[in-house]
Amino acid sequence: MSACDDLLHPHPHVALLPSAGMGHLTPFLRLATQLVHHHCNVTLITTHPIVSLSESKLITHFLAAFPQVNQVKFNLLPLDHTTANSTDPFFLHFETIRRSAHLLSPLLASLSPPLHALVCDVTLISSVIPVTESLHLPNYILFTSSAKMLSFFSYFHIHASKAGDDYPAMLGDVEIPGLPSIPRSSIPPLLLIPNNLFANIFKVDSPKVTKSNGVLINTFEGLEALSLELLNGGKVVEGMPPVIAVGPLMPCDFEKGELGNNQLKWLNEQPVGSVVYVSFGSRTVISRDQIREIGHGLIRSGCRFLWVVKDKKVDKEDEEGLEEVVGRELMESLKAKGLVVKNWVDQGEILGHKAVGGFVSHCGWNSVIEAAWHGVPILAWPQHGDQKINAEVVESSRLGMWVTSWGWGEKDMVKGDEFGERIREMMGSELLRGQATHIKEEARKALGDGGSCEMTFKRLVAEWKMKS
Ligand code: UDP
Ligand code: G50
Repeated sequence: MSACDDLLHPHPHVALLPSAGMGHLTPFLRLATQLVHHHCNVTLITTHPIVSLSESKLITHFLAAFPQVNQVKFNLLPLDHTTANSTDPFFLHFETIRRSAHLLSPLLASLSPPLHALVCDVTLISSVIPVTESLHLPNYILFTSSAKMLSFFSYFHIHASKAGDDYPAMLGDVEIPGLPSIPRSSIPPLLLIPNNLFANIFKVDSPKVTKSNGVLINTFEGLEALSLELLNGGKVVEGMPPVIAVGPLMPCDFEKGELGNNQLKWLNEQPVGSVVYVSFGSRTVISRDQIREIGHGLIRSGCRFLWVVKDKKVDKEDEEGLEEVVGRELMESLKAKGLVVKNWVDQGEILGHKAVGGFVSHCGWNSVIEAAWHGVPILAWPQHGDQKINAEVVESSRLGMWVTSWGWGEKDMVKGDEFGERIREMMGSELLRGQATHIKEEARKALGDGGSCEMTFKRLVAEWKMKS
């Protein structure tokens, strides 16, 4: 690029609009670092109030690490909760942003230099697109889940229309052209409940994906070649905009929090590949009964383990001590072989530690991608939402295994003996280890010099520049 080119087409200015929850914020901030790296001028729109403490902390760390990123605070209109059919604080926040979206117009128009594009979260699509359309501003979606889930999401309005007035009772298995059938039992459970907030957002947004200029997605060919090909070939839905694989979006230095010294010290003392890491992400609460079974199962497995326990959906409310949640007696027995914690951990660092040889995961998409990046096999235990569809990706890519008879974690109980047995199976499988290592190599290739990520970002930035 010559200096003359730079004068003609200055660095593109891109605004990013994440919504609520670490699973949505984290990939946005990782995307921001990539855009900065590719010489974009980045504005991060933060919505206020912020739901969880971990989100506030992450934003602070990110802005400290990237002083060149411009933060714009977007103060949301208060939401009358009686008019929103949900009690989930994260979903309520999605709705709060959606109902404030009209206020974005003057905010976006006032940014200087003028914007080249807005990238908004998947949960905001139909409320933000009219705003960007009226400003003649290219609109991109960051899809924070798998390409398989994107296929499901963009096809969902077609599937729902087949059930007609009998939606959701008559929703059947989902037959997306070219993809293996997705059984009804894998559909995010909230979509089967009439009129709840999440389902309403999902349904109105599904047909609007085609109105965006492109969908950025945190995945890569080596993991989801078929879904990407079908989406981009217009096979899933007609008129699909480019689906741009920007993954793997990897943990960055600004995320490095406090990997408790004792965790690191303990991991350092364990043999290579001997530890199973157990975590269900940032917002999934496991029932007390299931916690007891998990504890017994971990002991039964005979493996070493690092287990992260979560007792409340939103961290600010998580006040009870570990012993109260797990039980004193069980806690004592667990200490023989493992470490149990009840705080935010540095998952990137844990999965990258040589002692870790397996991951029991709910299959939140960020966790799956992080496991792929580090080549750690997964034992999938989907709890709710998109997690069964992501577990299908884990299973079909053989990054890990999924015991489908376990059902939904939030609803069905898994006995400790069975859990322990399956952990042993995963930790002992040469096949899974080999395939996870292969996927890791693919991930590294995608992100390496001259890899698909570099090409993709260069193309995207060039496209934005041309529009100036
Ligand atoms: N995470 C972490 N420490 C924790 C819990 C979660 O670093 O104690 C990170 C994890 O690495 C991932 C994100 O939070 O990047 C969770 O996103 P995911 O999509 O896996 O699941 P969600 O929390 O949205 O269900
Ligand atoms: C969170 C959740 C349940 C759930 C999902 C979550 C997804 C991700 C993709 O992120 O399915 C997605 C979310 C919202 C939407 C469209 C697509 O409107 O608790 O299923």
